[in-house]
Amino acid sequence: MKTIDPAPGLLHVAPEVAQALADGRAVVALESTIVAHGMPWPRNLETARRVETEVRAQGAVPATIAVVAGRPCVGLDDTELQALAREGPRWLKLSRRDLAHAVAGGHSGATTVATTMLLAARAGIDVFATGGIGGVHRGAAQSFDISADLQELARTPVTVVCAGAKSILDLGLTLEYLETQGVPVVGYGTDRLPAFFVRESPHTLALRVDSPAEAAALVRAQRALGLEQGIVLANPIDAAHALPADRVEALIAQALDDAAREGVAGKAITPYLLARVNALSGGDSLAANVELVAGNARLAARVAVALAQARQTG
Ligand code: PSU
Ligand code: MN
Repeated sequence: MKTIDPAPGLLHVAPEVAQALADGRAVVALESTIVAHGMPWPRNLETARRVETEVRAQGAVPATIAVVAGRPCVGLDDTELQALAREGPRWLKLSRRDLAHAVAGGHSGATTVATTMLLAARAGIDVFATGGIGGVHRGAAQSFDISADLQELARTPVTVVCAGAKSILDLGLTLEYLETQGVPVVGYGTDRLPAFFVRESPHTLALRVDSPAEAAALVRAQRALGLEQGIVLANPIDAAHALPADRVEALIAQALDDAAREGVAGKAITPYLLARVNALSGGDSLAANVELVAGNARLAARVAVALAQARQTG
C-alpha cells in the first residue's frame, strides 16, 4: 500500500478557489457522492458541470470536493470531474470514518455530505449545495442506520443547502435527531420540511427565512454566537419539476422492499435506493433530481454572495 505523509498542505485547494477565499469572495462547496454514486453516467457529468455553471452565474466560485488518489481536493478540474463521473461507483464512497484510510492508501473516493462539510470547513468555505442530506433510516430502531451526515451537522459549521431529505428516510426521526443536536433546520420560503422530489412533507419546521440576505444574517449570527453546528437550509424543488407525493411514496415503498429482499445494508443502501427509484420511475426521478440540485446550487451561491457582501461591509 502506498503511503503519504499527513503533512501540512495535505488538503489541495484549487488555485481559483484559494484566490477567491483569500479575496473574501463567495465560494460554494459541492459534493461528489451525488456524482459518483447518486446518478448514472453520463447525466452525472452533465449535472456536475451544470451545477458549477449555476454557481458561477450567481457570481460565486464552485468547489467540487473529492479525494483524488489519496489527496483531499477542494475544487476539481474538468479532467478530475470527468474521471469521477465516468468511473462512478468504482470510486469509494467516503464518509468521515473512511477518510484517513483513503488518504493513507492513496485511494480515490467521492465525499458524502459529511465529508464534504468537513473538508469545506478545513478550507474555510461556509456554504455547500447538494441534493438531499442523509438521515435516520426507516426501521433505524432495529438497524441503527443513522447517516453520519447528521453527526457532522452537529459538529461542523457549514451551511448545507438541500431539498430536505428523501422519504427513503424517516423524516420525523431525522428532524428529532437534528433538534437534539442543536442543528437549525431552516425552511427557505416554506414552513414545511421539503421531501426532495416533493415540495413539502407533513413535517412543520420551526425556522424559516425568505431571502438570501435573511439566510446570510442567520449564518452570521450562528457564527457570532460561537455555535459549532452547521445549518440545514431546506429549499423546496421548483413546482414545475416536482413529482406527486403519492407516486414518490409508491416508488420508495417498492425500492425499500427490493432492498430488503436483496439484503442491501450499510453504506450501499442509499445508492441502491436512489438507483432503484430512478429505474422504477423511468427516469422521471432523475430529471427532478438534476433540477433540484441546480436550484440548490443557485440559492447557495446567492447566500454565499450575501455573506461575502456582509463581510466586505463589516
Ligand atoms: N441523498 C440523496 N442523494 C444522495 C445522497 C443522499 O438524495 O446522493 C448521498 C449524499 O452524499 C449523502 C449520502 O451524504 O448519500 C448519505 O449516505 P449514508 O446514508 O450512507 O450516510
Ligand atoms: Mn447508513
